[in-house]
Amino acid sequence: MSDRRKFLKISALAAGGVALGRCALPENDNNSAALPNQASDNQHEVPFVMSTWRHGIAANAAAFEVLKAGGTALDAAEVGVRVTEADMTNRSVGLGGLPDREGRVTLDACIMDHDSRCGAVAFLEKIMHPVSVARAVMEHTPHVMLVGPGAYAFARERGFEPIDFKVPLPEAERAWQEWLRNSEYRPEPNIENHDTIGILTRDAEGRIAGACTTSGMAYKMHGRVGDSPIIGSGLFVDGEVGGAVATGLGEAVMRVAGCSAVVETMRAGASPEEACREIVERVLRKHPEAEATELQVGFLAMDRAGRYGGYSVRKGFNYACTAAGEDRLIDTGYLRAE
Ligand code: SD4
Repeated sequence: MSDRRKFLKISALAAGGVALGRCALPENDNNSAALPNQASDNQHEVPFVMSTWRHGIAANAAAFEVLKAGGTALDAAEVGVRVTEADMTNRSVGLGGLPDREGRVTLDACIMDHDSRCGAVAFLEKIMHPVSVARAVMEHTPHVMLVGPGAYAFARERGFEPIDFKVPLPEAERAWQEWLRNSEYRPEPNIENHDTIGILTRDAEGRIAGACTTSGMAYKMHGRVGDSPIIGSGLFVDGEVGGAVATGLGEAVMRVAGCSAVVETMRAGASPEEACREIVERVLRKHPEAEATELQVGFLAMDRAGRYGGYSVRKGFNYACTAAGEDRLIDTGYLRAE
């Protein structure tokens, strides 16, 4: 967080009003039942950045610098999440992340712009910035997605150097060793109040772009790929409509093609927050066991009119938003308080 910027943590969901250039301030706690879609009028000026979780604060700051200097939404999205990927204290994004059950740190990422150009990598090891490899897939191949050794070989061809330190990092290795004692896989919602980073950016020209990057669920099966690098699940942008990013249990997001569904719901007329809420409700409908498993899924969305919002299955999901002179950390509405 830059010195000039002070993030204010607020409960989301202003009742009604449109707040240009800033996030609307709350009048109520974020119990969605009491506030049916009232935050849907949150609106921003350009440029604007929003991203998942508290770690989005630092990502937004970097992305916003790009936008302020006249950079594109696409550049800003990439630069923003690279900050999180490089943060070796982060246990859910980048090479500082927790490993899979074999002790390997495997990374997933994707990026997409307003013209529906997109790139993705999955199951990638030893490369610091999977989002930049994803962008290279988009710009330098006829494909959208490369995975595993193929993604690694492509990254090396494009000049990405492998890291020269051992992963998992010692702390992540210790956590994995501890986990191995019981080897019980149980996705935890809202781990340490941060998780995958998904970012949406809007530049001075009004173009929207997004990126999503993660080390995936801790202790996943080796080879498992979640929603985050899947265009339409962890991220979707359509310049005619808007964009969405997801966080949480990837399997649940993939089963409803989450971010594509959010964007299509906006296309049909819903505001970003209404759309996020509708797809969160769909996630729960498709997962009747969700109460027992404590499933968490959250979406963020913005539309081309400048409206933005988010919603989650459970309490605890928040996002950072940054506009000229204003930064906020906002708790989203949710369907389940526990
Ligand atoms: C995944 N959606 O791999 C990502 C990680 C995440 O809460 O957001 N976990 O499923």
